[in-house]
Amino acid sequence: MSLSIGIVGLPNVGKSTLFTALTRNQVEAANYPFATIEPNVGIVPVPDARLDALARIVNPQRVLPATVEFVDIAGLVKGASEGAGLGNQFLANIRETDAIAEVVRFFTDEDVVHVDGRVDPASDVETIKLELIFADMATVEKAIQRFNKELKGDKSAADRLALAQRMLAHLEAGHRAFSLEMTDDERAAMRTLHLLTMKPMLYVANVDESQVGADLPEIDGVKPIPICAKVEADLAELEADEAAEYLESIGLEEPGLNTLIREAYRLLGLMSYFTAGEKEVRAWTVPVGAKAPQAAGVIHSDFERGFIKAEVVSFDDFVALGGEKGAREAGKLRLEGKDYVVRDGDVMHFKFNV
Ligand SMILES: Nc1nc2c(ncn2[C@@H]2O[C@H](COP(=O)(O)OP(=O)(O)OP(=O)(O)O)[C@@H](O)[C@H]2O)c(=O)[nH]1
Ligand SMILES: [Mg+2]
Repeated sequence: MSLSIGIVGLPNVGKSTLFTALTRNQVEAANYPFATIEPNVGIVPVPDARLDALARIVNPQRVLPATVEFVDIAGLVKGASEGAGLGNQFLANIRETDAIAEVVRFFTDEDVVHVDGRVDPASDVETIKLELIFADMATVEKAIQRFNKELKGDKSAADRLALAQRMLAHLEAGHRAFSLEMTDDERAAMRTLHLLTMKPMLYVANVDESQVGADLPEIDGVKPIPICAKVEADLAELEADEAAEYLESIGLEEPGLNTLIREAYRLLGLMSYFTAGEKEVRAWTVPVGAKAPQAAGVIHSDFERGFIKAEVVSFDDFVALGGEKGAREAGKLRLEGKDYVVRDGDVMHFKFNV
């Protein structure tokens, strides 16, 4: 399971600059609106210092971090759903992502054109919110047509139709799909439509360099993550020791990208567990609350189907006791069954039979 995040925002707010910093791919970041037309997809390792600690003990052939996929798309303008700017067709490229990160311009550089001629985060957020809602309305309207046709041969389509109509009214009233009250079953049915405003949202405030540590007011009830995309892009170019010096000079402990990725994890209720063998030390992504078989299934579906038990050492014990052998001798290696709820940082080894 690799987490995927679509990046949205107005044109020229720094989406591609951020994406480039994240992926260290040179996608075009140019000082004119609509520099991005083709979708850009980048796979980014999830920074996790615990992997290094494990690798120092185990000495594996390779170390594999968990990954996040970012999708960079063109900017949306007011009226995009009716064809303004580049239209909104490219939103299809982020339909299947797990979450959306909206980049909001806070930086004040007069050399960089703002499509509406002024820096106004709240109004920009409203514009994007409405365009995403319009895109969802079009999706739901199509679904309604489909369900109407299905109704002839299949009575069960009536429920789907009623739900879609409720959703359409909710969107038309200017609300995100996410906030419609639904039963768990209805929510699951709605997921198949991949509505953009059903997805969890992260707000990235692209601030001036002087504002990187700032405490910003909430947007739509969520604290934005302040990042200076330009600084992040510069950092991504530097060697590790130079980057550390640069970070210190601007008063940051780590790149803002690390915070962003961690926040995405938190927002989506995800965590990591580890496998630590001589071949590889590796981080795996699971939802908080996952039980051992589900965690095993992330590695391979056979591991889940044939799950017998898991040997588990907490990360702290593993490190303090110098690895699996030490943990075993100290009685800190536990045998856990199928009801075990995995904890963040567990070092796990699965026994299975297929
Ligand atoms: N001063 C300043 N300029 C920035 C920052 N981030 C991006 N820019 C500049 O803003 C311009 C647009 O950046 P892009 O990353 O291409 O913007 P975009 O959101 O991808 O734009 P579209 O693809 O057109 O939607 C470029 O000239 C960047 O150098 C920042 O943090 N500070
Ligand atoms: Mg771009």
